[in-house]
Amino acid sequence: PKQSVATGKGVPLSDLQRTCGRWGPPPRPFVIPSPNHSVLFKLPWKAGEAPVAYPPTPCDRWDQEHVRMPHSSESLYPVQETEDEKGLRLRWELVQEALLRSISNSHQLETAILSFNSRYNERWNFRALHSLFNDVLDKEETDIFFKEVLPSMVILALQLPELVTGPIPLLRKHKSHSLTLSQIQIGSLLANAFFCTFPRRNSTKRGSEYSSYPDINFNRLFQSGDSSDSNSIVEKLKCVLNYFRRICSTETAPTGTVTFSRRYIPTGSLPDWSKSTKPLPKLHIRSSGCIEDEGAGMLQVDFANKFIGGGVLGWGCVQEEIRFVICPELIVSRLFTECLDATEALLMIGCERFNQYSGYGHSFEWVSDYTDETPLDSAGRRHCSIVAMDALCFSNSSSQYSIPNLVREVNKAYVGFCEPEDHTSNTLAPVATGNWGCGAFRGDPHLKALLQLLAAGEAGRALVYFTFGDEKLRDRIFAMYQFLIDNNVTVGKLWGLLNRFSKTFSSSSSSTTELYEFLYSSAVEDFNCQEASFVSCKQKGL
Ligand code: AR6
Repeated sequence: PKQSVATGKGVPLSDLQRTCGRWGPPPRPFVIPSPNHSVLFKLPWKAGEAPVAYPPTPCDRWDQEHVRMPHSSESLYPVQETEDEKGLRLRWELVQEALLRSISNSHQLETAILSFNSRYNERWNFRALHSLFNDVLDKEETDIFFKEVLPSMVILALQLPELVTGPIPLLRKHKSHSLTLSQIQIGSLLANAFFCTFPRRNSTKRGSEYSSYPDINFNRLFQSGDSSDSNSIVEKLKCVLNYFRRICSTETAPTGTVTFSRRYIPTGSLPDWSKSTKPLPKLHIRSSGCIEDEGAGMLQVDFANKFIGGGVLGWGCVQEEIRFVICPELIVSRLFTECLDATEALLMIGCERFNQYSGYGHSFEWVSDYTDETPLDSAGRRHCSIVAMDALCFSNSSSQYSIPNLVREVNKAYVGFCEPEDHTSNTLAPVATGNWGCGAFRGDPHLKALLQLLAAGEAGRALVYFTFGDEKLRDRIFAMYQFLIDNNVTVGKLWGLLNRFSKTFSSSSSSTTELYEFLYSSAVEDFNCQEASFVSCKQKGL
């Protein structure tokens, strides 16, 4: 949607920004190494200087707690030594040999990638990659890629052992842990992902070691399905290639850092929603604009899949995938983030945006390079916080009103929005969100808006809601919000009403209109009673 007209309702955006500054408070967690926070470069970070890998002496951990690295001395690959003799070779040597040979077109690139993934010779195809270079880009662009960008990508990939010396912890289920990497470390890891060098990450079989992790090797992005899908794949590839072009150039090599922080709140430590006396949060709701632009400086929601990044390396091209290809550093989260459970979220702080885009879904297109002017914090991270929260996917629309599902969604949003460390609430940046779980996952935005209001109210931060072009939705949600505020409805009270609605309607096929009608009517009864008792108290001088 276009962003030009001011179409917002509620507290003006400028007011919300003023309370916490244009760029919000410094993002948390701060970059301080601890048993719960791994930092893979030397501190303190110095502006403009390339971060140095930490620890100084490389340390490889080939185990279930860490990413198995492509250059590990434990990583072996079967090779045909003679006609009837198979042997094992260091996989990294195969990678080096293949990538250091001259690669001047996409077919040679395919051959190189398959040479150290020979088990997948017959299974992978590279149609989208070939189509990009043969049919889409012009000769000059293709030449620049193979003559300049690709050789630098090879160098960056092969520098991995010097660039990432510390073991990368896996961010595993039910463990809050943070990991901070430099942008150049991420670049080297992603260059390896592009060349499909990560061991044990190709099998999609159930029960394989990484089956609870997203895939990270780029092979799926190189293939394409039917023609309508393959177009957005090619556009996603353009985003990725522009990212590599930028980071590989010595003039524009990035020097910043990025933190990935997995948050887990055990069920017992979550709010008791019905008892909450907190007020609903401030709200700004608008039909124009989008999370990544107008939400600058706020906590921006990624409408995630429990496998972080969703279909970014495959066919998906909606909010999460688009965010991941315009800010490709986010893709590295897939290397180490186990799929999210019900009360978990992943916070990603500091990533840079590299691409401008237009369209959505099938009409998605790479438009141009993007210069990200977001300032850096003292640890080198851009003031950009993105929280990945996966909504439930509803095949049957009425099931979203069942109490367990309401609980699941409000808790998930709370895990995403809350600030676990001590804070003074007036300094928390607003949440920038929208129709979370209401596109591919088919939820109802009227309900999801209320659930997100509850979570933001409980977490003590304002909500900025983008209806993505839908003015009617903006007006309906805002009218409901105004009604609730006018009647002093608290978080606990609204939660009670939602539960009552659920008990009354969840067995029948509930719908949006029923939910809001129910709230207006039953709330009016409730509030009238309350008002009556308030008036009578006043009369009695109590
Ligand atoms: N800013 C604000 N609102 C947006 C934006 C944006 N940039 N983009 C989309 N919307 P969807 P889900 C609105 O379908 O339902 C992915 O594959 C727009 O109204 O991306 O939670 C993930 O990996 C859109 O219809 O989120 C998951 O697998 C709505 O937000 C799955 O999709 C929902 O966007 C998640 O699906």
